[in-house]
Amino acid sequence: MLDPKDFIKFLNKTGINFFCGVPDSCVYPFVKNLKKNYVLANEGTAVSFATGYYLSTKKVPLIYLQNSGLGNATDPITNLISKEIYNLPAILLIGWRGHPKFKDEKQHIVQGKILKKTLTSFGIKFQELINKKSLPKIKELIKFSKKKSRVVAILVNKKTFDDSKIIKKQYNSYNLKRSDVLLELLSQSSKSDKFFSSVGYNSRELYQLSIEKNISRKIFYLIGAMGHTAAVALGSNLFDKNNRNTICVDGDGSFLMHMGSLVNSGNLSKKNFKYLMLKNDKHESVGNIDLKFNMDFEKFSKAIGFKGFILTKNKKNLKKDIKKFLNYKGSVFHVAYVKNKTLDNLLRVRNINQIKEKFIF
Ligand SMILES: Cc1ncc(C[n+]2csc(CCOP(=O)(O)OP(=O)(O)O)c2C)c(N)n1
Repeated sequence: MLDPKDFIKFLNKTGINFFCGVPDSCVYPFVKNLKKNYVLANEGTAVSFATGYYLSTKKVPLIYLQNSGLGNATDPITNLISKEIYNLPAILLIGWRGHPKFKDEKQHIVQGKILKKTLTSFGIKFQELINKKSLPKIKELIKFSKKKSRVVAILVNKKTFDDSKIIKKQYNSYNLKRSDVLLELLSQSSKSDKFFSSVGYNSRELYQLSIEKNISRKIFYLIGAMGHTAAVALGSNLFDKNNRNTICVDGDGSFLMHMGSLVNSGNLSKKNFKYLMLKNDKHESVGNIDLKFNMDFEKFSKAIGFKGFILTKNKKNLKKDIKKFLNYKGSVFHVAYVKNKTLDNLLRVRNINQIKEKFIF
């Protein structure tokens, strides 16, 4: 294990002083210790932003990401900064989920198994960061990146960074609980409604509440594919023969990641499309990393074609707001500000096949 502060000092000594990315549960202790850092919409945006930094400073940037985000980043990595194109340097710090040596969730297995192969096939040199002993090799890797102007990757696993000194919970000022919103939504919804929920705590809480409160609904839980919840919901909405309500429950991180799909939803969806964003100003499920962005959601939703807008900031209005949301005669965009706090002993969505069967049939 490595103290993330020591690793940051090490990087600074090698001349790496610029950090941006999308957080992940392996890299979060590192991210929490950065003094200045840019949390960006998605991993491709982060690589591109870092490229802009290099073009202005000639200094090598570091981009942190999860291996599941590599897909988002491959276009700028291969078609912008690779040696065949502009040949620009960058250090990727990749959280390696689905590492063959560690037990992990289903959604990380495929990419976890082939991470090294993937990087090799892109011509990206890499080194695993395990503890202090790995540092000389990492130093060489960074030297190579600088000298040859190449993209290189440092791979970190769940145990690389010591997180014992991290203050895990720093709460936002909102009072409403995510579980209050989800329970109200489940309770007032009808059996024929179709739910889609985003990766992380939204899916996990919805799953837990529907089991604990014995409210059986058709719910398609996304346990990966961050940022794609609205697009899945939209496709289902347009082609659902029975015209059931489509309810999309999204996180603010997930919303931001592929915001274009909201533009598609506002433009294309039928009038029974209902989008609910649970805004906690964090990437909560991956170490509670701050995620702040300013946006007038009402103006945004209207501009992209949603007919209705609802904002819920406290428990007092929750019941009536959810009622309005579910009964709105037209597509509706609902934002609820929620505390970054989860239910205790949160379950993980596991029985995927059963969920699929129940949802489709
Ligand atoms: C493409 C991709 N990048 C990064 C991750 C890691 N990840 C999992 S959940 C999550 C945070 C999601 O944030 P948000 O939608 O706001 O939900 P919250 O965790 O706050 O409930 C991240 C970054 C991922 N799963 N996929």
